[in-house]
Amino acid sequence: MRLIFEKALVDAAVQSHVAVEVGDDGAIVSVGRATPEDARHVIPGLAVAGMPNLHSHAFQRAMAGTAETAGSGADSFWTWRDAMYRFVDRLTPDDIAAIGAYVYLEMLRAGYTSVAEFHYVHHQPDGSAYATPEALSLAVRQAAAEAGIRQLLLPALYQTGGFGGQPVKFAQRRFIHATDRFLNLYARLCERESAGLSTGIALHSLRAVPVEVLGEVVGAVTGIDPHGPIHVHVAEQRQEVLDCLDATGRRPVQLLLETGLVDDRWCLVHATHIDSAELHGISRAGAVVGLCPTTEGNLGDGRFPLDELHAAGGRFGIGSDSHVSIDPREELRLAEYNLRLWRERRVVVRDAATVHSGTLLYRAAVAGGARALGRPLGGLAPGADADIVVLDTALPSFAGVRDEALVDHYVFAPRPGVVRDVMVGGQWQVLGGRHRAESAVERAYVAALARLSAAGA
Ligand code: NGQ
Ligand code: ZN
Repeated sequence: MRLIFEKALVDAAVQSHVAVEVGDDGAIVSVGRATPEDARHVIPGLAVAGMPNLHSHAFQRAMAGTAETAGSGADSFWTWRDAMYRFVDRLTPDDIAAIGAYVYLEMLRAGYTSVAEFHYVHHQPDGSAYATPEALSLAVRQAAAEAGIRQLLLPALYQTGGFGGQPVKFAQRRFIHATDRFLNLYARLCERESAGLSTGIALHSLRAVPVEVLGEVVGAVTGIDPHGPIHVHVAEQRQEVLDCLDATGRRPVQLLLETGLVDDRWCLVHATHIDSAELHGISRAGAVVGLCPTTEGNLGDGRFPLDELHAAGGRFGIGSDSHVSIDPREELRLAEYNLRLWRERRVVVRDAATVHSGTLLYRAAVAGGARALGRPLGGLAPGADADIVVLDTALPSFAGVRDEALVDHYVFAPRPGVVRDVMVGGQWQVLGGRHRAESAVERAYVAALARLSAAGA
């Protein structure tokens, strides 16, 4: 397939009349100049690489906005987590599939073309395994197939309720696995992959996975897939750092790095509370930092020193995590605005490659996200997935914007309805702002929410 775009972001520059050749496998074969014969089939607007969403808990979409009331005492990450646990109690496989398809549809319409699903609700409400133990993993994979988003499914290992081998809480009963059962689950999901639906692993956190178990699991998984992505929540809350220091004498990222396991397959989600040695250790290891600025803001996590990570050559990507926002622009803006508020300066994340802040942030997050999802490359380039978003630059709100500033305007200025067409692996999923299956997916979501609210969730 040959796609001719009026404009496209190639490397750090907006080019005109760009021809993108897509192979039958859904990967980009070549990117070059359109020829005069191409002139009749031009797709208007600006084509950019689709944004990978490197961190999602799909089911949490249905509780976004519900935990915004003041409790009797101080509200925190931990009180939100209790509310989330109560919500989890009622979810069925059908609910998880319906919510998942809906949130993935919202992602596509917002310009995310792939998602790493950090999936940790595995068991029945009473904590026993489903007859098919991978039922809920398959439900979220099915949701991705229905919506047509590329998905890296990350079944999460969860074994303890806190540092130092604390027992799991009753509220965590749907999450837990013995190591051998978890490895079975992973192997079964690897066997059932299909185009655009791959598997990695998540280690829920150092609170939930004892450090001795990390080595065993990573070793076994590497034996099955030497390049498989490994994601972990780490150092999100100050309390978590204090508890880790108490139990181990180490800070969480320090403890993780000292295992010697972390390399470029890893995505450290949040990594909010790190010191300079930890930040340089992550960069040297080639791991990606998974930033989820809207969720981190919502949960009161803290501020991440993205300027220092970028200056150290570290990689990052973005995730919508709890889905209080589903918009890559908002994550990128907030990552930068947190720094502007903190440093009391402007255009804080910078480098020599481009003076354009929006372009820099967008490209860096595409590249880091692709790596976190185990994809060969990010961006419009030969060998990358044909995951492409076309922005409607004919909107009045783009009036007067020069080509080189288009992505800055996309990221930093209000532009409702700007994502017009979205392609995943060479297939159009959204055209003219409408997803090919949106009414069925929306109906199933509404029905699931009606069931859940009738059940008192
Ligand atoms: C999660 N969410 O797994 O959904 C977590 C909360 C925890 C974020 N960390 C639970 N944002 O970390 O224990
Ligand atoms: Zn998370």
